[in-house]
Amino acid sequence: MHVLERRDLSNITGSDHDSTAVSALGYARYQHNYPADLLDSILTEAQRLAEPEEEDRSTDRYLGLRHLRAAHQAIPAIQNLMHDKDRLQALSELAGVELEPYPITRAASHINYYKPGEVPIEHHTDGAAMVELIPLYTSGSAQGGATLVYQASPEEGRHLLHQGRQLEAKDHLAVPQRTGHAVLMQGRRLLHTAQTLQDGERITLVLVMRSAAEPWKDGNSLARLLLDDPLEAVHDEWLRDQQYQADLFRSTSK
Ligand SMILES: O=C(O)CCC(=O)C(=O)O
Ligand SMILES: [Fe+2]
Repeated sequence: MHVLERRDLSNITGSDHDSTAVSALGYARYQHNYPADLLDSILTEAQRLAEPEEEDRSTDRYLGLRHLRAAHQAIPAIQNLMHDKDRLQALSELAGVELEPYPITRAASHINYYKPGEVPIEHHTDGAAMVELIPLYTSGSAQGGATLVYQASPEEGRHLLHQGRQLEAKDHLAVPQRTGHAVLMQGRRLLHTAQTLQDGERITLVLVMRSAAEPWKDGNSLARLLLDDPLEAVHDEWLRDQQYQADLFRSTSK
């Protein structure tokens, strides 16, 4: 893995301290060395499973995103990457904390589909602490475009959005999304969106992680999961994980 760029949270948001973050990392962009044939086979399946066109675009998609949840269930090859020890170790080193795969299946991996002319995903912070964004396919003049990260605290950005204000383009930084590269981002503590593609598409694999030491630093409440998932799809894992977190908290706070 060859790091191309790395920025701390404080350097992006201007807040010198964020006690709710799991690490100092804002994002890192790097050349990955994930096997090309593995990514190709994931892409082929992702394209086969891609959502139908416009007529099927539901109005209740949370954040307006077209995506496939629990992607590693639909495309088992993704599990090879999710659980790869070398990958988790390299990402943990980048983050400065041990990262582990997210334990709720529906929220642990996604495939995002970005189409020309539509806002791919509204401003948001992620539920889980860390995501790795791996572009599998890009086309068009923007070569996949960029993730746009708001350069102040998420609370400040959200406050403006709640007042009906627009967040100006100049107040964002652009994190390029190119095939061959990937981005590790502490998206739970950065307000972000994605650049609208005028003439091309992007398909991105999203692998979701959290801090092994502080799994409770998590914005995925059960209610938030239910915006995307039926109760029966998340209930058992969510309850089991709450128990796990309580046991961990008890044992580490002694
Ligand atoms: O792919 C991107 O540019 C951003 C995706 C994102 O923010 C997400 O999936 O939560
Ligand atoms: Fe996100």
